Amino acid sequence: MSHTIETQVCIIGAGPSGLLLSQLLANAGIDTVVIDRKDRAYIEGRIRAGVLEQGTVTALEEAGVADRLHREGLPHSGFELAFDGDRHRIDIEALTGKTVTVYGQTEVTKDLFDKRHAEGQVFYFNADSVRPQDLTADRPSVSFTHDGAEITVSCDYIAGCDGYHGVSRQSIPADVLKTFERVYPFGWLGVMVERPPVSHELIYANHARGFALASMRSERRSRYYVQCDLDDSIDNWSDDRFWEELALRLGPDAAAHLQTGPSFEKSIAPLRSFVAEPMRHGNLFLAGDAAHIVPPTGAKGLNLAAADVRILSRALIEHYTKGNDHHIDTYSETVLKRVWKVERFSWQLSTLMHQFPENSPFEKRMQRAEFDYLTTSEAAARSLAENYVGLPLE
Ligand code: RFL
Ligand code: PHB
Repeated sequence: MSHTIETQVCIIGAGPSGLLLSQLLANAGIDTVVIDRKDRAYIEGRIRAGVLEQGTVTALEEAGVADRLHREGLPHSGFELAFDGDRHRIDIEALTGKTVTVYGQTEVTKDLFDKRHAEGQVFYFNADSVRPQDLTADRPSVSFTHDGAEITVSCDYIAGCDGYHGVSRQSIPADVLKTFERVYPFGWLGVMVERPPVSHELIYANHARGFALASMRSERRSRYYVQCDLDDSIDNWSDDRFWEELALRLGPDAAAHLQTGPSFEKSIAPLRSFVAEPMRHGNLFLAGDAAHIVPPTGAKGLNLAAADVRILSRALIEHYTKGNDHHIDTYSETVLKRVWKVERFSWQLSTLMHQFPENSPFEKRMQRAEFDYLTTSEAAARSLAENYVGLPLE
């Protein structure tokens, strides 16, 4: 059995990028079909980001999915850096006039799914062999198998929102696509626990034993990370070992307030910086992790994805409502300028806060000097804060 469906924009990927794009376009009366190789429960269960920039909150407000975020999200006006136990607060609100909001990616995804379902969005979950085709034709298409049927979605545009391992980027011809990559020689071991956070703000710590991060999802639920070896396994990390290591790295002041308990999620993620150029080929646009990855230090991945989607949705809305293709034609150039600045920030903060096996005593002194500079120069602190709260869109 096979059949063809017509739509305006076919979105590959129902992660935060694809869902937000579908919602912003729906609000402007533009029809989309969303395809994912997984199902809703799996997508919602992926524990990832936790910190939203003000621009991301604005995008969710524009999409009409910010009610629960405003009720349950925690506004943060600062965060801490710690170096070998010395703690220093960066007052992002005093330095920039802006705050960030702690609200989990799982919750953002749930709110978007609820609204898309309530509005009758067409989804194809558990899609196999997803293939974007005829990218440079007037009517490109996406074919896939679903429940034994072969389905083709014929559309004006394809939005590749299918993450780092998706097919969209791979469907751009090799002689067109350029990629840039840095793989870091360590990973993050993350733990979730139903206990109040060690501090009411995030703490990013560089310790001789490695990086640690104290984060949270709510006043009752904490999220912690420690730098680990790339080939490490969660089997090597009992909860007891994790709490002991975290306490050491956060330093005695913070450790005195650490509330430990049984973890209910434990996973290891590698750290990578990656950018693909261009982010448009013919009538295919890439957005979010499909086009770029940042290391999680600085909490930029989801925020960068939301910024891409805001710019892409505006470009498509201009096309459909005003017949103006200027923003479509400049999409790749516009977003990449911002992407590279955010890549720079995430790379720099990662470089400052981790123990690199190859670092000589000179580089270690450089890290310490940079920390001392950040903690004594308002100009340096403001630059950090300006990036942390999110750079302007354009
Ligand atoms: P996603 O979330 O990967 O979603 C892509 C979707 O595409 C589907 N897919 C396909 N569908 C059809 N056909 C195919 N061939 C497909 N291949 C894949 C997948 O099933 C999936 O549903 O990408 P998206 O939407 O661009 O969103 C990006 C964010 O998820 C990501 O940037 C953030 O999670 C990164 N990140 C953080 N970002 C922040 O802004 N703040 C943070 O605090 C933060 N913390 C983190 C993070 C990422 C982490 N990990 C594990 C990578 C912490 C961690 C530990
Ligand atoms: C998180 O809470 O998962 C988190 C917070 C800040 C980061 C990265 C991850 O920089």
